[in-house]
Amino acid sequence: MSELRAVVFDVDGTLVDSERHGHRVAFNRAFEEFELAYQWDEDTYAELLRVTGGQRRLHHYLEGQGMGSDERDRLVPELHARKSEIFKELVEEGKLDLRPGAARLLCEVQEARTALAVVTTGSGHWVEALLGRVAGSVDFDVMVFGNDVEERKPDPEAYQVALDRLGLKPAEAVAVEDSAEGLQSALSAGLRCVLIVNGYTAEHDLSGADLVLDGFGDDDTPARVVADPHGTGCDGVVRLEILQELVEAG
Ligand code: XBP
Ligand code: MG
Repeated sequence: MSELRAVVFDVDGTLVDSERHGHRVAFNRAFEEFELAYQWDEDTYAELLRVTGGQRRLHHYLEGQGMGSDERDRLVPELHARKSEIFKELVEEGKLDLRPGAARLLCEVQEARTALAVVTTGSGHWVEALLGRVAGSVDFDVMVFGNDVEERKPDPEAYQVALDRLGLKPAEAVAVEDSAEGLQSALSAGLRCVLIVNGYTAEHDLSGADLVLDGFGDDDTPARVVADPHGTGCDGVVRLEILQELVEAG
């Protein structure tokens, strides 16, 4: 039987609903500033999200628009750097916050002295700005960013790096994700994985997830339990005890 030693959170879509009103808006403003006639509406962005990593997403889209590789290699890093700055401006303006119930769970984990980690495909500088703004009182033991790894999710590398830095075995940690790509990444690294879906990811194939809800939930506003394959009896509030139970069940 393993003991829960760390909870590893994804950021985009999981701790913060940052894609629709954050990254998407920032990409669109960057397109405007670069006088590019592209705009990603919410449905288009839902499809583009399946390509993880902002630069990879831009390459994928611009290639589909017929842009050659030389022009993309020149444009994408500049466009992405500006998008990231704009995203940070949105953070500073207070446009983004933790999803309901996330602050409660982070506090529970911290108070229990269970390690806290972040594993994201996003790039470091804006992630730290975002977490500093919305979760400034939380001390993360380990943070793994997209630029720390060769392969982004759904590859397991980011989770493997996090476990390595935490000095833990996969069975001692649980991942909290929002998407099929994040789920695959965590499961391939051998972690248990709880999915907190959002409007963009509710229709993803989430088979293999250890628990699925549509929010973290709080006592007075529980979330909907979408799947509970281990029969934890989760009542719509993701508590530390539920995560401990998943890991102890092995
Ligand atoms: C997040 C991503 C990122 C963000 C944008 O995936 O794929 O690309 O959309 O951030 P996950 P960057 O939540 O699975 O980590 O532009 O910095 O990549
Ligand atoms: Mg995510």
